[in-house]
Amino acid sequence: MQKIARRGIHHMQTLNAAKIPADLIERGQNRVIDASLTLIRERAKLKGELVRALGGAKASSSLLGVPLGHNSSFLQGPAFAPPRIREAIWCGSTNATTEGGKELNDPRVLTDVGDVPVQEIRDCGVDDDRLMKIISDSVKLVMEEEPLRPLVLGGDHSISYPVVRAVSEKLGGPIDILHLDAHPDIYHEFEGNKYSHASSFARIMEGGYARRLLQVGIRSINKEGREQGKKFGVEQYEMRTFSRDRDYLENLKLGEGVKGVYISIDVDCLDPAFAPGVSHIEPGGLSFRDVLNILHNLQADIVAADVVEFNPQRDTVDGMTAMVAAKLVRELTAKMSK
Ligand SMILES: [Mn+2]
Repeated sequence: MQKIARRGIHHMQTLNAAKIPADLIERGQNRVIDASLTLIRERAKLKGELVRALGGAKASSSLLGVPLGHNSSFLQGPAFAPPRIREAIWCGSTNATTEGGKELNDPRVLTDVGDVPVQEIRDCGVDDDRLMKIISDSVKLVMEEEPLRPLVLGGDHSISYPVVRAVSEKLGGPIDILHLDAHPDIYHEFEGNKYSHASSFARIMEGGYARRLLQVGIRSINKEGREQGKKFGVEQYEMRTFSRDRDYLENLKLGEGVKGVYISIDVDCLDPAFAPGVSHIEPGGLSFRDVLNILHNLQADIVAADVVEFNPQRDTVDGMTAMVAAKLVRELTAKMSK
């Protein structure tokens, strides 16, 4: 997988060595990027028209896959997650109704605009500065189509930065973020990579895209993680005090006075007993019901969300973690759509 992820860049280095003119490559890259954005734009347009033709909705969640794994510091399997999550959402073993009674096969509740073709774009030698902008632009294209709201399928956690940036820029101000994770992902940079999946929330806070950032489920945090948290005014709720914090966290009200609320769920917020198919196994986490209680009781206008870090290459128990990720997506859908 590491080889696949780096192939694009390696390929371009070979071309550079062969003295292929730079403008030939750049023109080709631009055409591929245009085609990728066109596909997302046209699909979002169609899905928006469909929702409106059916009588409309105040908010309707729309899946956008970002199959990106190369900014992970360990395993890169999250690049393969979006199709596995979709498959599990529509798996015949369960019905299409959420716990609260929303029907997922109603396009006013859930639509899908497909994936940002991350591997195809990287195969053309496009670097991460441009790739992050393409991800942001894709998110904005979904938001153009009222009442669609992006529900993003990762991917490793690096994708949250371009997604949150797009949401905040599009809405014209900061948002509140509820971030469920074993890790704070707030290193200034990790192994020299400012786009690392361990640094996404440092980029978000530096950019001023969030007013409040609540991190819940934290149990793998070091000195830098705490210092960075303090520096950015992050509200870090660690698992070691969860029994004490539970009441507060299960009755949250967020987003008043800002443009809305963003929810970022790293599947490893859950205890590995519930979700073993992740890259970073970290015992001592939340139960699935803990997460649902937090989500179901949250009072907020959710403008967008992501579910990240599901690693299908580690999902050895009959696709169990795919079902877990899918149910997170289903319940987030129910919470977002109205
Ligand atoms: Mn994590």
